[in-house]
Parts: sequence; C-alpha cells; structure tokens
Amino acid sequence: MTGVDPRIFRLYLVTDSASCGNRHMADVVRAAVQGGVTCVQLREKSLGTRAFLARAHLLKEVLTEAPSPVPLIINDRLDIALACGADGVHVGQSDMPPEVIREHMPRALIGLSVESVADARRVGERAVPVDYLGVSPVFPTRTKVDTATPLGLHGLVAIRALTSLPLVAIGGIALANAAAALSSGADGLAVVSAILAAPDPRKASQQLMAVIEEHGRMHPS
Ligand code: TZP
Ligand code: MG
Repeated sequence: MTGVDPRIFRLYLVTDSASCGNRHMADVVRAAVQGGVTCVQLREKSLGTRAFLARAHLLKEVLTEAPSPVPLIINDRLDIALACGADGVHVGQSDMPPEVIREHMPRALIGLSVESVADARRVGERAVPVDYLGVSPVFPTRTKVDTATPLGLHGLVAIRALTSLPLVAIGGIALANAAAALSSGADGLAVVSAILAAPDPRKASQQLMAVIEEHGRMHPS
C-alpha cells in the first residue's frame, strides 16, 4: 500500500519470550521502547490462543502508554490482531495471504517476509497489498531455527533494486552489522536477541537507534 511513513519501521523489535530470560516480556519491551524502538511485533510460536491474546492486550497497553505511541504488529494471526485492535499483521510466505488480511483490516500495516529475490519479485508482479517487506534472514541467526539460507548483504542489495517498499532487515542484526544493513538498502532493522537478550535492553535500543540515525536512509520527515 502507499502512504505509510517508512520511519515507523526504523527500529523494529520482534518478541521472543526465551530471549528475555527470566525477565517479564512486558518489562523488557517497555525498556526497549524507552530506548527508541519504533515498532513491535508480537511473535508467539508456542502459546495457546487465549494466552497469546492476553499477551497482545498487555503489549498494546505498554505501547499505548509510550510518550509517542508505538504500533503493535501481530505475527501470523489475523484473529488475534482483530481481537486486540493491533495496528498490523506480519506474515510469511505460507501464512494468511496479505489480500485476505487487507480485506479484514483495511487500514492495517501489513508485512510480508521474503526469503529470496524471487519472493520479492513476485510481490511487485502480483501487486501484493503490503506495507513493507521483511528481508529474512539477512545474517545467520540462532533465534529462529527454520530460516532459509541467509541472503547476505548482496541479497538485500538485490531486493532493494526491485522494490520501493520499505525493507526491514531481519536475522542476526546487531550493533556490529547494523550500519552495513542500512547502507545495503534496509529502511529498518528488525531485532530479537540484540535487544531482548541484552543486559540493558534500553541501552541496546539506544545504541542501535544511534546507528540508524547516523547511517539510515534519508526519509522526508
Ligand atoms: N525471522 C527471521 S530471522 C528471525 C525471525 C523471527 C529471528 C531473528 O532473531 P535475531 O536474534 O535478531 O537474530
Ligand atoms: Mg509466519
């Protein structure tokens, strides 16, 4: 779709309970938002529907309390997104088609993971109604086990050349490679462990945001 400010996706936190250690996810997310996270995706692979929904409501509250509200995007589950009044849904190649999500949530932020240059090309050819693409994974990651072969920076550059949609790089993103991902065409960085597993998630977010401010693509504000 058009008209979504790509700056929303600049520092995109994807949740993972295991990465939070013995800390409560809501507290870790709150700290990350204080550190500058601009968007949060709730990704739950093992919770039942009721527990997933309860967590979605809780995160929604945390994000609405933020000085400038941060959008909540739900991974995979259109029903949870509708039920908690989320701002968007993120899906993979075999999940609910973006067209169906758009039908039910006309104003949602819809993200689609692309795992190859061919995936990205198809989005353009078929005019898939998405607001951004998750380029997945760019680097190897230990957080998600069933990832495709890492695309590398050259894959990111190739996808950048194909689309003007906002691109969010995910997979192994950390302070050391953040600038490289941005200069290879990412509009935003999606991060799990570099923030959630950090001893100080607020500081980790601030440090990533400083790199984004220095090396990020220029978008009219
Ligand atoms: N999708 C592709 S890689 C990934 C997801 C959810 C996990 C990224 O985790 P990390 O810790 O930022 O490498
Ligand atoms: Mg999925």
